[in-house]
Amino acid sequence: MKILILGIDGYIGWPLTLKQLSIGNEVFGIDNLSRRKNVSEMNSWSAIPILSIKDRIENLKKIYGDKINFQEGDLLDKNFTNNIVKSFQPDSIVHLAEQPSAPYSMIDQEHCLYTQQNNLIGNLNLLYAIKNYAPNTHLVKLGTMGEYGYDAGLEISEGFMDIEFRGKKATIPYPRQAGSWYHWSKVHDSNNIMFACKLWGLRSTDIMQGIVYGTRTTEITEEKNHTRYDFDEAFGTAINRFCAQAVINHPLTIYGKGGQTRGFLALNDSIQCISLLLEKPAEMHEYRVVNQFDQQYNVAELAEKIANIGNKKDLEVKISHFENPRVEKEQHYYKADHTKLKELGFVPTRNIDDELEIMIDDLLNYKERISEKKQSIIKDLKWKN
Ligand code: USQ
Repeated sequence: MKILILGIDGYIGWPLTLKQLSIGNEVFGIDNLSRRKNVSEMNSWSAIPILSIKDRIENLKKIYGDKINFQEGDLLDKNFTNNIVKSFQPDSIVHLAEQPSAPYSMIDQEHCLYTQQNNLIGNLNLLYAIKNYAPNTHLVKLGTMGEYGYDAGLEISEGFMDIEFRGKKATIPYPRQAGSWYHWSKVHDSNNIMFACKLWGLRSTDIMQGIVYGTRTTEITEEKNHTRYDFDEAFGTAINRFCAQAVINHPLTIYGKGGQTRGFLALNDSIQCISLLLEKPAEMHEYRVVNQFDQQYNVAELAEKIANIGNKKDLEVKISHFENPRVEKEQHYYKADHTKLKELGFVPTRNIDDELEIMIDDLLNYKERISEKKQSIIKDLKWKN
């Protein structure tokens, strides 16, 4: 299979590339390197050092030759996007090339506009490029469980729901009630992809992914293959932040009560799920939605797990409740379906406690790097600004 990976330099794009090459597929990677820039804007860096994109690709070329190629570029440039899709003629495209941080999108008007413009326009350029130059390609797009929101007080289905309203029955998209400008950008992308499938007969899988954690995948065994690992307030996610905090004796930063419940997935299993979706594509004209996570936890439960594991390693981990910079419910009902990937063959490979231990061990090797940028852990990015 020929796979175009948009966002190859990111937390998921890089290990996905390693996996796809290892199973014999050809990969063309694209990235505008904005993640590296945006994390340095937060005065931070990846806790685990990563190679430059040039060195990453050169190393892969030594093993895989012409089966790996890379071009730096931006999906907002429609000529660039058209040319890549037209010349590479991918069987599948994995679109991970978006601004992924909710807190970053909430900093101010400029960061909101950047996020929505980057995500929406890039995605629309891609849809037009597919329609015009590779209409049979399967688009696998990374959305988020956060598109559904956490306020509904109802069970969440997988993309669509059956309703009966004033005597008539219909299947409609599950209501989206996102909680940040970033999460809304993913909702708008979903609507645009659904419409493009209906209008032009394209085929796409829209992944409602939960929060991904971890440092390792089957292919990440050596330092040169490590993927990035963020811990700053904007780009670090809850579990990854807590593990980084634990290794430098920074109190774990639970926001508010800590009853915020989310779906979680180990990095190795995120890569497994995306690979499965590539092997078993959506049909032409189909807009397929999957909920991609393994287990659900609330933030306080996670902090406790991490503190227990850290304390076994004599780290003296403390848990703190910080004033919540976000506008969100801190206690809420949460139950979301996640059966479609299991029906396609997904079998979770990682247990969260084992994985947390591996993460802490990996991070202990880079304790000084985390300490050096510890000011980025709390930057007071208030969502109401
Ligand atoms: N939280 C804390 N302390 C922290 C960081 C976060 O208590 O130090 C809380 C937040 O208030 C929130 C929850 O943990 O209630 C999750 O926050 P997060 O930063 O881990 O995740 P989120 O902002 O939802 O975004 C992340 C990724 C995003 C992805 C999303 C999946 O950055 O790209 O779409 O997870 S999901 O959450 O399922 O929507």
